[in-house]
Amino acid sequence: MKKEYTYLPSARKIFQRYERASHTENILLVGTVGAGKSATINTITAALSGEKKYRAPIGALLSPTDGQRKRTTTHLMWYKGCGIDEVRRKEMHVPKYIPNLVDMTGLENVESREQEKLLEMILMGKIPDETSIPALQDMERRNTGSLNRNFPFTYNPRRIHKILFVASATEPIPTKLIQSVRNVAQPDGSPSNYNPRYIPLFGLLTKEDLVDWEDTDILNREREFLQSLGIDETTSYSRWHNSSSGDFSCKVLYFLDKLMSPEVRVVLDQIGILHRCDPIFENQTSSCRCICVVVFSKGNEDTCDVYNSNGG
Ligand SMILES: Nc1nc2c(ncn2[C@@H]2O[C@H](COP(=O)(O)OP(=O)(O)O)[C@@H](O)[C@H]2O)c(=O)[nH]1
Ligand SMILES: [Mg+2]
Repeated sequence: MKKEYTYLPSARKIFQRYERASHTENILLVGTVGAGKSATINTITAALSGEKKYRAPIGALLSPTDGQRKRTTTHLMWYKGCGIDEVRRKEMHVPKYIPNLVDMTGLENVESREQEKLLEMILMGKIPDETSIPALQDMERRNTGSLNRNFPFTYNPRRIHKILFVASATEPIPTKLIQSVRNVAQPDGSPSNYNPRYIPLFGLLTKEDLVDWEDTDILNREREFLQSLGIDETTSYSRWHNSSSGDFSCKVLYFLDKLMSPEVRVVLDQIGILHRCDPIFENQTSSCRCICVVVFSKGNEDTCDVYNSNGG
């Protein structure tokens, strides 16, 4: 894979972009158990703060009794200010509104209504910090609709603005889970979509240190990952390895430079809004189609790539 680096990103340059921000973005990490989501949060925090203070507990170990992978992260966990502690943020003069990272328990590689419901609730900001995800899954499994009944209110500061899908290069790509995420995060504009927003997706392949990149199967796996996410490798993708020693490669900052670009925004789906949110517009026609324009800033170059979800 050919990479052209035209400038050097740094934590300072990334932070500067948020100086004029007026709200905090929430970036949700999604993937299967053991994909490396929590380790990725620690890598991001270390890369931006310059400190090796690990906050997200990691390690999905095999259970000695049933051989199944045990989840380490069981709750929805908010890492405010990219996980950088307040003292360090002050020392570094970090702007107030830098993104929060949201870690969650690993999801199964299935495309199911229950799973989509859970994702939908999280994306819309209905699930509070530190809620047990397995408990929510259990609740909905036992009694369909109970998630909606128990968490009816959207809390705007908890809404998700970007999704980082994390997968391990050592395992098959969880294409069904990816499809579930896309079904919810990138609605097709039909009134049945509860989440009326188009949320940008980013992809990260972890554990690149454990596979052979000369192997065509691994390269095909990477291609499948990009295709199933529907993302472009230059603007929305990276691969790296999370290191327990806290060292990170320069790829981390290059990727954060893309992920943490405030120009990439959630775009409201007007049809969803007309049907779901505003009773004043209830009887109007759906002539106002969603046009999703996602602009990726390329560092300090003047050029930008513009994407339109409806191909227009
Ligand atoms: N070698 C290697 N191990 C990793 C990497 N990322 C995560 N791990 C290990 O994989 C295991 C699962 O990681 P974790 O972050 O807990 O996965 P999560 O379930 O997605 O949160 C842990 O033992 C990590 O140390 C990586 O890039 N390379
Ligand atoms: Mg975890």
